[in-house]
Amino acid sequence: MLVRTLKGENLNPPPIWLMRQAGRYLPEYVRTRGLAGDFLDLCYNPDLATEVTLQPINRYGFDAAIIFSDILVIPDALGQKVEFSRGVGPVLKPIRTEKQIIELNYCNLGETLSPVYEAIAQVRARLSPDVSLIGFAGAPWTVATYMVEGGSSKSFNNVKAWAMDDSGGFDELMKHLIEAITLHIMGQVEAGAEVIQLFDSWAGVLSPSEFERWCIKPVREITKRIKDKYTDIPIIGFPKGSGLNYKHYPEKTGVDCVSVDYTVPLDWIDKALQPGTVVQGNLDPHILRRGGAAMVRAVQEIKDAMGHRPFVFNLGHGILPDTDPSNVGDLVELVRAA
Ligand code: 1CP
Repeated sequence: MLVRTLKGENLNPPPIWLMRQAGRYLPEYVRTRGLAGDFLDLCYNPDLATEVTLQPINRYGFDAAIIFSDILVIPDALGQKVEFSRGVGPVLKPIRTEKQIIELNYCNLGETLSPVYEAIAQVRARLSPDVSLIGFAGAPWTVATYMVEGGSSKSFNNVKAWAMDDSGGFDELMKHLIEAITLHIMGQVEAGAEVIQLFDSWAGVLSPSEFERWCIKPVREITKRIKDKYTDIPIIGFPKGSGLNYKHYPEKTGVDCVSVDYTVPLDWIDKALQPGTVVQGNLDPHILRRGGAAMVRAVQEIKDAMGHRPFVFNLGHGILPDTDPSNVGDLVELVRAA
């Protein structure tokens, strides 16, 4: 279903999956997470990663599974120290100099990431054929923000300053990321991923010229390299928060589908975006958290606006951790109702 829509077929009801569909809102995830120890240990344990990937499929019957992993396995696999600290989020030893870039290395990339590929193969073997398996990676800009800031950021002072300074080697870091992310996507496709999503969660902090240079260009290069090798693999791009820059994103990057966040107006999606591309989105995760009449209304509005062209039902960002799991069941029913 998902693959057919991404290739341009208009299906009614549309396929549905949700960003962060595996995660802390599910009691069965919290239980498995407790067994794994560290968050990265869960990502690198093929049996447990398979289990949590399948949990939301078993509960809700989504049209796609997304492999359970994280965008920060890339810096980890390049040799930058990454930790997930409870209540704080990701903590990395920040990279701020050219010397530190030179120290990044590919020697262990394939080996570090091999449990992800093993999990993909296991999930594919256990999924029914009509459920698509999505592999993913962070886009280079978003991964770079974590590598340079040393974790989540509000100001993006260090990474933006470095990106503006042409002499300082930031371009070199981005080249490494393009290479590593392309290899990681190829590994996922080889293992059985049928669709790829690129998360550019911090695309929205860049000015238009920076957006062109640090979001469009790298994603175009990755997309081209993937398509050159695997002509048939659909790619979804998610340049979150990029506002009017969404307009030309699909044609400039070559992605097959653009995932829109919840700030983008439905009539603009309908008129400006959908005629040129398949769109995924864009229910506000807070509406899912709230549920009830507000959700019934919002789902209908999305179906009315986007339903006459191919689209994938999803949220405008990930499920919030304190969402009631029964609201997710209600949402799937609403989307599939005539
Ligand atoms: O303790 C826990 O369980 C940690 C919570 C968690 C989870 C469930 C993290 C830490 N990562 C994940 C899994 C994850 N991350 C998936 C799994 C598949 C699914 O969607 O079901 C995916 C696709 C991601 C992608 C990801 N990780 C993004 C891009 C999407 C987005 O949310 O914008 C980003 C930015 C990250 C980084 C990250 N991972 C985790 C945290 C706390 C963060 C930082 C988020 C931030 O800076 O706000």
